[in-house]
Amino acid sequence: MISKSLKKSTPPANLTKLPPLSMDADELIKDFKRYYTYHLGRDKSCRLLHYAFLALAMVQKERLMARWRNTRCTYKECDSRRVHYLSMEYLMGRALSNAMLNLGTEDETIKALGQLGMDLEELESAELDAGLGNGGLGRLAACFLDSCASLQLPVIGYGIRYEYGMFRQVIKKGEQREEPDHWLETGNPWELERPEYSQRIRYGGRSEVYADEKGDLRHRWVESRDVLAVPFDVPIAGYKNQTVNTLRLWRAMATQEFDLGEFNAGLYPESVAAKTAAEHITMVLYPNDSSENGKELRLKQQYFLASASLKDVIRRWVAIHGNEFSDFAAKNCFQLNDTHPAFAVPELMRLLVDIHELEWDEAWEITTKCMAYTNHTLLPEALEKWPVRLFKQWLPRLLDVVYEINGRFLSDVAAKWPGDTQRQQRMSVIEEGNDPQVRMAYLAIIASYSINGVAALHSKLLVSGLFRDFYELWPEKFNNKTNGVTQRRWLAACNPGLRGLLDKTIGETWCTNLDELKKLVSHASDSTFQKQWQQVKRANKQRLAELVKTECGVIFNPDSLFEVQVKRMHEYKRQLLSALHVIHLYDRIKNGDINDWQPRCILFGGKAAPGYTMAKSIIKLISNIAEVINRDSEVGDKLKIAFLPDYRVSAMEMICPGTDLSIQISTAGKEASGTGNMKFMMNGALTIGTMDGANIEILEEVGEENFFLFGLDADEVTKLRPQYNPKMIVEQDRDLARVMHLLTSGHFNQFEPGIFDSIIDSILNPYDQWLVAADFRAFTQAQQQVSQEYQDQKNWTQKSILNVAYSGKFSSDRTIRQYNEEIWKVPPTTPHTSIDND
Ligand code: F59
Repeated sequence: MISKSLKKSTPPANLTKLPPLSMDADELIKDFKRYYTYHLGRDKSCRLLHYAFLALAMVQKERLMARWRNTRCTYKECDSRRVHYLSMEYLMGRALSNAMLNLGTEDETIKALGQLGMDLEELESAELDAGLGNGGLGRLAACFLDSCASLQLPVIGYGIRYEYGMFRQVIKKGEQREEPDHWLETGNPWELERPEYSQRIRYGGRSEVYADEKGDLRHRWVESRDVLAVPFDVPIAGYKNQTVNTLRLWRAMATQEFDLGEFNAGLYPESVAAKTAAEHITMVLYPNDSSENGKELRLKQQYFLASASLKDVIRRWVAIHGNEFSDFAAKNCFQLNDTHPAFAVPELMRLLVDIHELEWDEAWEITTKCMAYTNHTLLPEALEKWPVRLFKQWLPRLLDVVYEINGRFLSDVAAKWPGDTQRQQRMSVIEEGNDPQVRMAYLAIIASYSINGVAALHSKLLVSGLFRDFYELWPEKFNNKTNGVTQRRWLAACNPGLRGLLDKTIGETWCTNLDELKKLVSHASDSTFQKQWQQVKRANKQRLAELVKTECGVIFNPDSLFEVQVKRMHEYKRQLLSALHVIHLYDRIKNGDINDWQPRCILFGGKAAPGYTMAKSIIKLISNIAEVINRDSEVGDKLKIAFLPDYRVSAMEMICPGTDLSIQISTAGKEASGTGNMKFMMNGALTIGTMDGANIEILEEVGEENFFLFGLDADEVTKLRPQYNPKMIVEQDRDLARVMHLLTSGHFNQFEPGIFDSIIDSILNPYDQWLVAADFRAFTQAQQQVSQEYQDQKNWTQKSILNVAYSGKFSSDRTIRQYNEEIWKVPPTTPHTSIDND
């Protein structure tokens, strides 16, 4: 399978005994020039920034290499317990500035580039985002890897190396267009291909029973069509601590049979076509979209990740322990990032029982001691299901295993609740019907020793709602792990101005202990400090305004209030509620209701799933509203609206430092946690938000007087639903009635009649799941309060400082410590610094 050239050989004796590379500017310059000239083959006449970026990235990567090797070798030597984080998504964004921050090479690099006449920020901007994720779930995985490395935990990330990441969003005539993101086209300097660790992944064929040498009946998977999984490793540096962990991303490649099979039968083009089909498996990231549910290629991707990663772990295990698995669960933990990698459950059972010949009970004991599952959604329609039909077609042996797991589980349920057949049906992994489905969440729950939600409210609603039956059976399995974000990227790297002020005022330890920010409390009312704080914010707003000008052609005045709502476009997140409020502000201006007017610049951004028509209409509505408002001279600087195209990690790094007001207004009970809310808080924005997800905990930390709370809470939402009457709400609210009138009269779509009808209908529909009209009045009032408070800049600045001061809880370091203390229990491990590896 692996070509001859990759067979083991003995490396020269002193190959790995090289001294660590120097970090000072002179050496950096030398190496930079060497890469640029001798590796990339460019010279002064080549003005492409991209090559300079590549050279600088390689210089940094070289400096990670020894630490990377030392970390790997130390983990191997200690044979310590390890965590395998399984995720279909990692939204890494850019890596250069992060690598320099964590390596501590920033200052010397700036010095070196200065001497070469180059600007670091410019080089950084030449890096494409690694957009291997949809949104919060994928970015959470990236923040977690950063925290694990910074806490020196032996955690390896497993994922997929998509050839095309999250689509690029282009806005044309106010509408979203999707363009492919071929991010690898210009080369990825951070990855290291490791074909020697490739794995075979099976698809199709059938499951067969046979008698082994001892006459025991066993199962095997035969006549499968196999695909190779080739690992590409990405280094994950801890913050100034010698640790460099690994993110291992799998790429699909055709096996050699693809070359030989049809080719030998004289079918050359057919054989090449089959090869391409195999390689399609890791071609593209699926944008989250309920219409994507049940797609064959997605199923193949999910199994690909699960199978390749488990085989990799077992390969390493067998190399040390042989076929002795009694200690396997004590040494390994798999954290499932939602149900997307839940094929790992039946796959681990299959590998243990079919390949390593363990008894079922023994294998199940192991599996249930090493699986842990994180849920990220409360929307019932978002729970993953796979048609049994597809399972049977592509993973025949896995379906046997799922049936066996379910059969045994249901007999336990029957024993505990005799005669309660309804309960058995409810809890079954198989949902009966004319197209029976496998419920992936139930499979994950049954096999996991830990099941967690991602914010306190979310975890509470999981056990009282979606997973209630399972909670009654196993209350001890369920727990909460409130999300967090890494302050290294989301404060230190993205907000150098604030970083400098913090370092100067309270020292630098907040970088590894965010609770240190509490020391700001005593400075919050100090007017000299407030002035400095305002200067930082002002400069960040200036930068953001420049971005908005180049990307949207809209002029934002940094003296006005900057209000921002950036996140995936989804009805439950209620960008529509914000749009209605914008129309209301416009209406007030047009009516001359402008006493004490607070000028505002409102920024929206976010991608809609390509098949999500309503979300796309909302983008179009926001664009049209912006069009009308921005060109109205009567409005002028009082109100400016922009929709920023292609919202992504690197855009957020510019956006959150320049934001005054963070919009977090999901229908209560729908947003599992939210993490954008935390990034804004950490950068000194105040939040206007509902009692949902982590907003509740933000409010708890910062106190009511420093947070604009409004709207129905989750209980009130539940109570309101059966009697919800949006038409009556509109009739009884003069402002909302006027807003609805502007919409229905076609004020924002004069030459596009009817295009917003479905939006209008949704607002007026008594079954509107998102209760947009219900919260309009409260939202408008809270916004009025915002305007008033903003006018007292001293007061606002103090609140801004307090938001940062109380954001300590929302560091992903805290989250990861809790995962480790309560679920993983792996020892922090400091790498040895000079390991002889030959
Ligand atoms: C499911 C099936 C087929 C294809 C795609 C998907 C799918 C992919 C990604 C479904 C959901 C997602 C996804 O990105 N989900 C989230 O980002 N969820 C968010 O997770 C965050 C981190 O915990 C939470 O803060 C946030 O509230 C939640 O919405």
